[in-house]
Amino acid sequence: MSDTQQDALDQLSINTLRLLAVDQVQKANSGHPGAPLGCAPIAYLLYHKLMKYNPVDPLWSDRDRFVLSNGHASALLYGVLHLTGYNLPMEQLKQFRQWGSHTAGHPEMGETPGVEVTTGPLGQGFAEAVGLAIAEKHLAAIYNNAGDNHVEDPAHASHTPVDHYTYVLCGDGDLMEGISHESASLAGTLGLGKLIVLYDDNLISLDGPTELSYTEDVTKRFEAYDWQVLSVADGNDLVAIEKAILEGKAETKKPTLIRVRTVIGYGSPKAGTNKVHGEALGAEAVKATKKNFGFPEDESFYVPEEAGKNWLQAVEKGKAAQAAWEAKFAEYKKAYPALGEQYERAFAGKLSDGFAASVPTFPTDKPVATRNAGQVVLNAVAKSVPELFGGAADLTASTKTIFKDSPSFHVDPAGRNVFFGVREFGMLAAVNGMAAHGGLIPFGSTFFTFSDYCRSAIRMGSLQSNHSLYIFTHDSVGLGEDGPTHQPVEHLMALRVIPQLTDFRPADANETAAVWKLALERKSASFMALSRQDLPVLDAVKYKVFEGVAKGAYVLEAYGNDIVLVATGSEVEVVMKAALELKENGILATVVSMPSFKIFEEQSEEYKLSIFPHGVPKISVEAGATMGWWKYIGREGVAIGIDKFGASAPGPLVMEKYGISVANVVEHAKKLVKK
Ligand SMILES: Cc1ncc(C[n+]2csc(CCOP(=O)(O)OP(=O)(O)O)c2C)c(N)n1
Repeated sequence: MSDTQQDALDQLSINTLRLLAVDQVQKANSGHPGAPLGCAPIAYLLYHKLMKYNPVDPLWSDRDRFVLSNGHASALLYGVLHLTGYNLPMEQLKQFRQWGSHTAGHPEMGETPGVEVTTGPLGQGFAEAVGLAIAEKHLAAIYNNAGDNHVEDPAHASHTPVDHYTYVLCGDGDLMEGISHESASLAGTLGLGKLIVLYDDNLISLDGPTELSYTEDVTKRFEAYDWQVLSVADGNDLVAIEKAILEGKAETKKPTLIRVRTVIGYGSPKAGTNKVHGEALGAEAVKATKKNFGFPEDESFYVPEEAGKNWLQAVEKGKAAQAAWEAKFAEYKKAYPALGEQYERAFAGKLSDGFAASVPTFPTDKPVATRNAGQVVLNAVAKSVPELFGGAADLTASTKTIFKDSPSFHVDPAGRNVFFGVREFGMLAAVNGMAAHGGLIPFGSTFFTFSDYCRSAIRMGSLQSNHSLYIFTHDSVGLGEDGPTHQPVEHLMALRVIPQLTDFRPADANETAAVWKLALERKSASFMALSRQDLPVLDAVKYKVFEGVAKGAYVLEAYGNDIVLVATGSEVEVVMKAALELKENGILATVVSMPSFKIFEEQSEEYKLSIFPHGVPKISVEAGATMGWWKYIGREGVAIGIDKFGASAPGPLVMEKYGISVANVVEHAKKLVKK
């Protein structure tokens, strides 16, 4: 094919993609045509020429990852996935944004083959991509040449099952968002050389020209983060874009930002204005756009035969690439059978056989803070769960989430400890990206009160069903002197309302071990709220703690049916003591520990009734917002909790003053039972 013919075919293919996006938005009368029209050449280059992936097996572990951080441009991605042969038939493009389709308003992981992470909340795709690139770098250090990058034996030197790039397409909105600042800074610090971000630098956002609200020098900004920054003056210049991407690949020590100057709504009558950002073009403008590109004006969802064939080369190319990788992986497994097995197991999301036996139990002789118990569990399972990987947002000394025998990932990429810095939101979005990558079970930790800072990432991890673990310590006013800014109050309930998120608030060290076990087994997003202060340890055998925790709520003591006292976390100690005192007063209580609302809700009706029987008065005790307890204790029940901000004073005193005390529980119980 001559150069001219190739150019013509490239343009036809790109314009086909552009108009597929235009038609999706027009048919749905909803969506964003502007960015797809401007960015189609970038998408074409990546998916047609540069990226390694197999449309027939979208989950092939060593594929390049692509993240559409400007998720509002979803019609672009759906067009690409359709044209390159993913299982996304044209019918799906015609059902863009409709009930039950696989072409949701914004790309959703697990809903559409080829969508790596869910995007739409601007900035988060970028941050998740940082997680994808961290995962790649860590796994490459673990697996490639069995962790030895200086193998003498040339026969073994090319055993590199982990070797892929993370590409991002993002817009102005992504880079305006605070999270992009956190994540870009982290990516630069960590030297994520295989992260390549293409920035749709079109000078327009929703409200109008970006000069309204966004005027910093983005090049200088990213250079300051220690990124390589490249610029392409014309977003239709395939040669220049390709050259920049190749330069990005050649730079192995720094992430790369490529500023591509595009025209929003390119080729449409509204090009270059915010009018084309987020609404259908309208019938007349659609026709004019098609005419402009030399396409039939009255045909919709039209794929010229040559363009279709050209795009579909991706299938054969992808199959061949995967087959070559599989052949090499077979060799890898021969050279390193244990690592080969671990790779396959971890990517399949299976835990090792020895995992359950490595979960510790704790003796009852001395009290333990559940954050400390968490540290013991983390290190006890470290060997049997090598895929466990993560760290804290500069609170490692407090949250205790550190692998004692592993270096920092920053210093040695095989290290399992990530120091995320004070970047809570960026941390948990990256954790979601790592989970989406596969091969890892990632976690991030901070103080519980700062879960607010990362709430949107927790929501996204839950929506995507990422196997992400969010570990929060200092889980109540019991943390003491740091005062109300640091004392979580509404956080437990505020997180329990997030769909698909598992809540955990263990009462002691043994419940913490049981919670960790479940969090590893459940394969979906979960958080655990752990105490700063020491708590007495429940006898794991006597109280059947592991079986009980696995049901979400369970009976610890059954003195009788006069009253049910239910509590979570550190307040379980309070109700245990209150029950004893009540017993001395002739009131026989049942004590329930409820470490997880979510898991309790999954139990049978019969089981639920056995824990919260009708007609028995109930008191809940939790050092947090009471909203949400009434479902279990009923309108007649008493919810002892904290519906105001905390106070700066020693933890036990704050608890006492706020009524989280044995005396208060006993008093309420006496009144309730008398009634
Ligand atoms: C966190 C968040 N805030 C707001 C929005 C709504 N929104 C979607 S696109 C957009 C403007 C983005 O501008 P830009 O990235 O320049 O996209 P372009 O106009 O080039 O398509 C806004 C505000 C969002 N999706 N996410």
